[in-house]
Amino acid sequence: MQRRAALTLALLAATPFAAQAAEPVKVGFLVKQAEEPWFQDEWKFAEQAAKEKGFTLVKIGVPNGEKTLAAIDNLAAQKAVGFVICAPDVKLGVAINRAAKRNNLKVMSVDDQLVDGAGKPIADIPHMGISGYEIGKQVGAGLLAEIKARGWKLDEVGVLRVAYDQLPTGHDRTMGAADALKAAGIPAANVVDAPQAKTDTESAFNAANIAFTKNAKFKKWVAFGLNDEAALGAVRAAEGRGIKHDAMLAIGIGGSQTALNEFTKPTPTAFFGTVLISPKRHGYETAIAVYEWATKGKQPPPVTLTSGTLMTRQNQAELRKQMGL
Ligand code: FCA
Repeated sequence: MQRRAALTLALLAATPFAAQAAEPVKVGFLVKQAEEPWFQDEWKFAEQAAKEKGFTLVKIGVPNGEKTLAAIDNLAAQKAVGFVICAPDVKLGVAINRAAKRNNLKVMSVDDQLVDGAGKPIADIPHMGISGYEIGKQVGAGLLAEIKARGWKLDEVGVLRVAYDQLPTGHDRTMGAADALKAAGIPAANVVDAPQAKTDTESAFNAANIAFTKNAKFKKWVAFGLNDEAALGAVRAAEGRGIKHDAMLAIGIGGSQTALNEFTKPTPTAFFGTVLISPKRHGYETAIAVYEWATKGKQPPPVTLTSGTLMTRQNQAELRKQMGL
């Protein structure tokens, strides 16, 4: 009798621990455009991190502010310990920070750095993003090298900047490219801004179409934007107007499936290249950083900026392999 009671007690005492052990740690990964290949890749590598470290990744698409705040509450209800976020609007920073703190969740941003009401980066949210301006300059340098290879005169080339300036990294990336082209001698007056309403191909296509119509005097074009989708929208708009790859050159930023689809087409399109950045670092490292911050108290560095490499049809397979993609 006594032994049995002791056993029951022991089992009871063990139960809470057993329940805890069975419940894995949850880390959220919230992205603004789940349908974009870049974000799919980030999720893929974040999943890899989760498998390796033994936590559960909760992936949520957050296309607007309302869904973002609902997703944070949802994570709290699931007893997650924190989340990585690329928000649909960086100005949601204060609201996101508040919701995270209220729910005792660690938060780290990826790709798009969250800002406060005055547009200043929020210092207590660690961030991993790309070095936007530098990578933009690489886009510009890549375009210049090909302009030279084709023997185009600098002053006859129209420069299409597909712009999404409300996003600081978008502004930095495209200004870096424009500055590199101007520094090499392309007249500032040749730079045409095409503001896009969203950061996808369709919005870039619409923006580029308007800009091409207004600037029909240019017979040769180079184009770029904050990502591959922006550059691709410009390429498709040019094709629609009969401007093919012999008169048009675009270089994107990213290197995910959007770019690869172009590179594997049998005939080259005007999508000449992309600056390959690392969804592996951004997905894998941020997920681990939040996990270790919440479970081991290891604070992530305040800002980590990653670099990129120019990728074209020629070096794509080798480069992606080198970067573990
Ligand atoms: C931003 C862009 C994405 C991707 C990412 C690194 O979030 O919108 O397309 O380029 O930065």
